[in-house]
Amino acid sequence: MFRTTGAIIAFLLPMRAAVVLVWRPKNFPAWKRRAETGAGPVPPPMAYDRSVAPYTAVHLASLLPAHWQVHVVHEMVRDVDLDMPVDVVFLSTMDFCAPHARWLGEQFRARGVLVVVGGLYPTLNPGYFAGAADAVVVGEAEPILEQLVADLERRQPAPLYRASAPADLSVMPPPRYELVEREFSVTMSYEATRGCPFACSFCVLSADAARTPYRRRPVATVIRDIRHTPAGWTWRQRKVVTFWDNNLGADRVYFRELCEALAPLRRAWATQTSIDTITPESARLMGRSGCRYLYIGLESLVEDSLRASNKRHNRVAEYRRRLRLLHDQGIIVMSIFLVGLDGDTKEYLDRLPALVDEVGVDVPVFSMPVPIEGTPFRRALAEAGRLLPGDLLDGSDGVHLVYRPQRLSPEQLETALAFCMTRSYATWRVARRIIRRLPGGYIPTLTAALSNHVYMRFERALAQSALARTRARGRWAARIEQRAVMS
Ligand code: B12
Ligand code: SF4
Repeated sequence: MFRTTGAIIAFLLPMRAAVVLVWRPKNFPAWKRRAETGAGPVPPPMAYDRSVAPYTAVHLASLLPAHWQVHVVHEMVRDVDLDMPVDVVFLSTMDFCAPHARWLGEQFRARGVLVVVGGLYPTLNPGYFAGAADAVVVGEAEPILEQLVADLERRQPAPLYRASAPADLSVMPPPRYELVEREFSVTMSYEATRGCPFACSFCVLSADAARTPYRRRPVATVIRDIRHTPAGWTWRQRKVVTFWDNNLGADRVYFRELCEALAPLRRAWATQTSIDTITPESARLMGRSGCRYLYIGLESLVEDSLRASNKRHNRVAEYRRRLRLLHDQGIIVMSIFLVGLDGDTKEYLDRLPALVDEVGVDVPVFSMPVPIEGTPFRRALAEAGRLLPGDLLDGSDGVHLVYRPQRLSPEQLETALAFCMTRSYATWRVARRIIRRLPGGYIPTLTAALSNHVYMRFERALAQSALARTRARGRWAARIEQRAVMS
C-alpha cells in the first residue's frame, strides 16, 4: 500500500534533475583555486572546449526515468548555475576537475539538493567526496541505476553504489541528444564499444577499479542512435559524428561490420583507435564509410618508453607507413605525445617537434603522462619515491609536473614540454602540415587547418601558463628540501 502511494507521488511530482559534466572552473580567482603565486586566471583557450560534445551526460540522462524533468549542463560551455531549481544533481568528473566537482557538491548540498557523483575519479577514489555527495557511484552507471533512482525518489540514497557486473551494452536507450548544448561544433557523440583489450601502464583502464572487459554494442543499435537526430538540427549537426570509444577498431570483425553499416548513412565520422588496428583493409573501410578524423595514441617515438609503458602494440618503425594508409584515404590524424616517459632524454625531446612532423601526424598534442591513481605507472613512481611534493590531484592534467623524471631534471622536463608545444605550433610548421594535405582534396586540408588553428591557441596558452608558473615557483630542489625540513 505505502509502496504504491510512494510510486504515485513520485509520478505526480517528478524529480527535477541536472546531469552536469564537470570541467575547469572559470570563475575562481586563480586557476583551480591554486594558492601559488603566478597561478593566474584560467587562460581563455583552456577555460572552454566547445569542439565536440561529450557523450557521458546525454547517455546518463537517457538512463533516467522518462517522467523526470532532466536537463544537461556541460561546463565546457557554461558554468553551472548554483541556484538552478533541481532536486538532484548528477556530477560526472575525471581527476583533473575533481576538486571543482567536490566544491560543486558542497554548494548544492548546502541548499538541500541531493548530490550523486560518478565517473572515473569517483571510481578510483570514492572517499574523496565524503561530505560533498549524498551518493558516490563506483564504476558503470547502468547496473546500479534502477536501485539508485528508486532510492532517490524516496530521498534515501545509499552512500555508495558499486556495480557488481559489467553493464550489458545490448539494451541501451538512445542518448538524449535533444539535451545537448548547441554551442558545440560537433553535437553528435556516440559509443559503439567500451573498454580496451590493452592495459598501458599509465592509462586509467589499467587501474583495477576502472578496468572492464572490452564490449561491443550491437551494430544495429549504434546505427539506430545515429539515425535518431532530433527534429530541427542543422545539416552540420546531423552530418558529423564522433565515436568517443577508447579503441573502436580493436575487434576487426566488429569494426568491419560497423564500417559497412555506416557507409550508406553518408556521415563524416571521427574516433579513437590504436595504431595496430590500421591495416590497408581497415583504412580502406574507414575511408569508404566516411571516417575523416582519427585520434591515435602514438605516445612516444622511443621504443624503450613504449615497452616500459606496456604499450607493445605500438611499433615506432611502423608509424609512418600506417599513417600514410590513412592519409591516402583522406583521413586526418591527431595524436598525443607523452613528454617525460622514462626512456625520454633531453636530446629526444629537443627533436620531438621535428620527429612528429616526419612521422606525418597532422595534429600533434603534447602532455606529460598523468600518474592516475591505481595505475602501475603511479605505483612505480610512488615506490621509487619519485612523486614530487604538492597536490597530485590538482596537477593531474598533463601540464603540471608531479613526478621526478628519470633522465632529465624536473626543470628540463617542464621546459621541454613548453618547447614542444610552442615549436610544434610555430606558424611555418602548421602551414607545412596543412599544405601536405592538399593532394587529398579540400576536406582533409580544411580539417587539418581548422584543427591546427584550435590546437595552436590551446597548446600555446598551455605552454605560456606552464612557463609562468615555473618561473614563479623557483627551482624544484629548493621546494623538495623545504618539504623535507617541514616534515
Ligand atoms: C570524451 C573524452 C574526453 C573529453 C571530455 C571529457 C568527458 N568527461 O567527456 C576531453 C576531450 C575534454 C578529454 C580530455 C582528456 N582526457 Co579524455 N576521454 C574522453 C573519452 C574519449 C570518452 C569519455 C566517454 O564518453 N566515455 C564513455 C562513457 C559512457 O563512459 P564514462 O564517462 O566513464 O561514464 C560511465 C561511468 O564512468 C559512469 N559515470 C560517469 N559519470 C557519472 C556520473 C554519475 C552521477 C554516475 C551515477 C555515473 C557516472 O557511468 C557511465 C556509464 O556507465 C574517454 C575514453 C572513454 N571511452 O571513456 C577519454 C578519457 C576519459 N580521457 C582520458 C585522458 C587521459 C584525458 C586527458 C587527461 C588527456 C590529456 N593528457 O590531455 C584530457 C584531460 C584534460 C586536459 N588535459 O585538459 C583518459 C583517462 C582520464 C583520467 N584521467 O581518468 C580516458 C579514459 C582515455 C584513455 N583511455 O586514456 N577527454
Ligand atoms: S591502448 Fe589506449 S585505451 Fe587502451 S589501454 Fe592503452 S592507452 Fe588505454
